[in-house]
Formats: sequence, C-alpha cells, structure tokens
Amino acid sequence: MNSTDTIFVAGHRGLVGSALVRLLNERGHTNILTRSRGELDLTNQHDVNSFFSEHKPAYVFMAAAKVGGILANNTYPADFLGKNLAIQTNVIDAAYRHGTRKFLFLGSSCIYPKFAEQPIRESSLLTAPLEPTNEWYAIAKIAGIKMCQAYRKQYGFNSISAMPTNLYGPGDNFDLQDSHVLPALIRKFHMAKQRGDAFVLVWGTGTPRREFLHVDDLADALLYLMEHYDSEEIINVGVGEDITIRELAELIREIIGYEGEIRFDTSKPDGTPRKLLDISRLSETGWRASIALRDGIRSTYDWYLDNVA
Ligand code: GFB
Repeated sequence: MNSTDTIFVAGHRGLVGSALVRLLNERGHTNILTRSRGELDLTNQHDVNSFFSEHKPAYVFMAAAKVGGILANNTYPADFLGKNLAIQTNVIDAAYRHGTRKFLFLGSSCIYPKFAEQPIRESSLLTAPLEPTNEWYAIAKIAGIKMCQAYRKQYGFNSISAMPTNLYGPGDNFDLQDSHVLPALIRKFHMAKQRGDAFVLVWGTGTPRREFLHVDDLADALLYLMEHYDSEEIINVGVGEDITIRELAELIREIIGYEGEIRFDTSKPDGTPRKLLDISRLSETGWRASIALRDGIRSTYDWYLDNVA
C-alpha cells in the first residue's frame, strides 16, 4: 500500500475500524476513506455500489458488522444474521466490481465448532456444530469467508480473511447488556468501587477460557496481512494464551482497585467452554502481538475513565 492509495475502512467508528484509522494515519496514509452509517447505509446495495463506483478504493478493510457479546448475540439473532449478510455481501461484491486491488474480510473466532480441538486450527472450520449463543453471527461470518474464497476462485478477486480472537481496547462498547465480557467487567468493577458495593456479579460459572487481543495489536496485524498475506486460506489472529473468566475478573478487580467480592450469576450462559486460537500460520508470516493483557486492560480502563465514565 502506497501512502496515497485510496483505502476504505468500512466500520471506522467501531472498535476495529477506529484502531485501523488511527494506525493508518500514524503510518502516513493520506487517502483514507470513511463513511458513517448516516452517510452510507451498507445494507443498501444500490448506495454501496454508487459509493464504490465513485471512489474506487484500491484497498478495503471490511470492519463493518453488527457485533456484540454473548447476550446480544442470543437476543438479536435476526439482526446478527441478516444485517451482517447484507452488509458483507454488498461490500464484497461492490469491491470486486469496482476494481479493488486487495480486500481484507474480518471474521471471528466464534466461527469454529463449539468443541473444536484446542488451540483451534483454521482447518477445524465446518467440522462440527457451532456454539448456539452465537451461531447466527458465526453463520454470517462463515458466509463472508466463503464469499471471499468464491470470488477469488471464480473471478481472481484478491481477498483474504482474518479471524481475530476476542478483542478489547479503546473505543469498545461498555454497555452492560450488549457488550463483551472485558469492557463489561471494567464498567462493573468501576461502578462497584464508586458505589462501595459489597460484590460484583460476573455472568456464568467463571470457568470458560478466553483469549484477549488488544485492538491496536489487531490493527497492526491487519496492516501486516494486507501487505504480506495472499491466500484463500483464512488466518487466525490471536496472542496464543488464554485465561478463565474468573482470572480475568480478578485481574480487572486488581487493576481497578476494588476490594469487594466476586460472585457468579450462573443463570447467565457460559457460551463455548474454550476459545484459544492456534496462531502457527500467523507466526509463520513473522507477526506477533506485543501488548500484554495487564497493560492493555490498564490503558483501556484509562480510556474508559476519560471517555465513558
Ligand atoms: O465476551 P462474551 O460476551 O462473548 O462472553 P463470547 C465471554 C464469557 O464471559 C462468557 C462471561 O462465558 C460470559 O458468560 N461473562 C461474565 C460476561 N460476565 C460477563 C458480562 O458482564 N458480560 C459479558 N458479555 N460476558 C462472543 C460472541 O462470544 O465472542 C461474539 O458472542 C464474538 O459473537 C466474540 O464472536 C468474539 O466470547 O462468549
């Protein structure tokens, strides 16, 4: 990517898109295209085609999606399936039609089977049933991966698909109902400390294991893959280590300095028992994450204090 190439970051207001724009700016890219939802409705095929026909972006980072945590996925299955299918189908097709040189599609670690062998290799895709709490989102993302592979096979469209593990960082959604676990716990512990609550309720049993990648590391990996990875094979993006939800809660409690108890609300779902990505393929390209979880949570908490609290 040259510094003057037109680069479209779809979903630039989201966690991933905003991190990508920050990094592209830092690296001196001067022609970054962004559109808010009000300016361009990505579910509208006609509008998406007109946008691509006018601007003909050379590179596209497809970071626009309807996303959320375990409860949101479970509560809005129609949105998670339908909106994501519409958005990604329109953007992939328009990018191909209007000559995009390279396209990067973002999937998710929840595309893999619920009981996939750990750490999860890319080859376990479509080998067994999905985790029911997020199968709608997963099916949409799998369709996006397949669409990129199909356009590559049939039309020679240069598209790659990256599967990030659970993400966190500045710009995340801190809503208590719809967010992912890490921002939700930052908010819960912060509020409990302020109010002097005796305990914090953490959903589920605390035993599921998750891997957490800072979104600035992800953005760095995505730029790296855009430059160095060319294959129809999907590629995992993770850190190679996971922790239990209980350990995560204890770490966040310590960073925030809350002294009360942690209790578990087992009426809430655990989701998949473990989700640790095998990052051998990524490591072979030469890339690795650099932000330690403790440092990442600390800076995300600072961001929360400045921007949300
Ligand atoms: O991050 P999370 O919502 O999504 O939940 P998934 C991870 C684990 O944290 C689950 C527990 O076992 C939750 O029960 N948890 C504990 C909490 N307390 C909380 C809380 O206050 N809020 C939330 N949200 N969880 C997502 C998928 O699955 O993974 C998405 O739903 C996406 O589609 C993402 O793919 C990567 O890791 O279970």
